[in-house]
Amino acid sequence: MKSLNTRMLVLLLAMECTAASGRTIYVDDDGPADFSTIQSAIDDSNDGDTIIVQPGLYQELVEYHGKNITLTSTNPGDFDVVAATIIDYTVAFVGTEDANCILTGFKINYRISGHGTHATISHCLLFGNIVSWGTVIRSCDGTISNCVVADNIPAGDAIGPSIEGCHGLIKNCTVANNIRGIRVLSGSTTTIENCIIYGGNGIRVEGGATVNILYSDVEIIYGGGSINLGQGNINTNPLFVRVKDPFVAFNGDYHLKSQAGRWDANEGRWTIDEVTSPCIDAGNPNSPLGYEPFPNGGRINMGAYGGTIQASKSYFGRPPCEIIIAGDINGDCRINFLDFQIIALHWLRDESQ
Ligand SMILES: [Ca+2]
Ligand SMILES: [Ca+2]
Ligand SMILES: [Ca+2]
Repeated sequence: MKSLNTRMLVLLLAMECTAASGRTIYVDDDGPADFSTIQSAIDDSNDGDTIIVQPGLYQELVEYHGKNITLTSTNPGDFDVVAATIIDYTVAFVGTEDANCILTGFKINYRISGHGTHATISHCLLFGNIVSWGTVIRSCDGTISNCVVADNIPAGDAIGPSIEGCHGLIKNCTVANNIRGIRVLSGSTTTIENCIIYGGNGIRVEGGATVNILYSDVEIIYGGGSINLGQGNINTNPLFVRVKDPFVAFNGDYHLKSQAGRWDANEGRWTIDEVTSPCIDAGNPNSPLGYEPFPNGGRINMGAYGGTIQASKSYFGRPPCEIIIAGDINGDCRINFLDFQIIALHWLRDESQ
């Protein structure tokens, strides 16, 4: 009897562990998987589940229905994978989702409609969309990071901001060359960190709204609300690779130019530019570097590619050195006080847990 009870306890514990970790559900539009549409996978999922979507074209409305699930492409950290995993319409939340609800790694061809959701949104591409008001992210109050919002056009005469009513943290995003930029609504606060908001785009802060801005490159800030400018802000041409020409059928490329190398997605290789963006190594020194390739300056870049494998490399006045010397933290081929400063800033930090 005692041993049966023990066995039942073990079984119950095992069931609880399974519930906590959740199921993994696979979706592919044209290959073997659990489902061929994202929505059918969401409908079958429960809180805590992870839905992994293979590259493909998903021509559907994707609705979370309040489920705190993870919806991800196969490698959200790689923007080449993100660009190939396409939701050809809207992603909609009902608004009750919390920060454990995740949307990461998709190109979204219409809009993210949040209804006040606190879902965590990252590594999404919203560019070249033709959408009502020109608004591609609306009412998402969780953290939005590493998203490119660019070249979006209103479908009719009514013109709105590309990001509206998102009152959380917007971090490492690039907002450029839309008809309008970000609008913060009355009674709310938005924090903007490590972002590039440029190319005719700015931040409109309505009366009674508050915006906190730090380590960002912002072209224009206007409106009757409170504007708190923290450390590290600039207003300088970010030197994007290519801004979309409105009369030509190509999209812009919002990677940052660098004489030490930047990723060319069209060619699938690193290439060297004649100038270097002031947004490289200009993000918050306390932000994790993530996956930035060497030489990375020991400091995150501003913009959507900052902290990713496609972050533009740091330039120190001559080509990067051939070998990496132990102790050269910033990658300038010298070991000196600059390296020591970076070590001192992060001294005794422990991310091993
Ligand atoms: Ca596929
Ligand atoms: Ca860097
Ligand atoms: Ca160094």
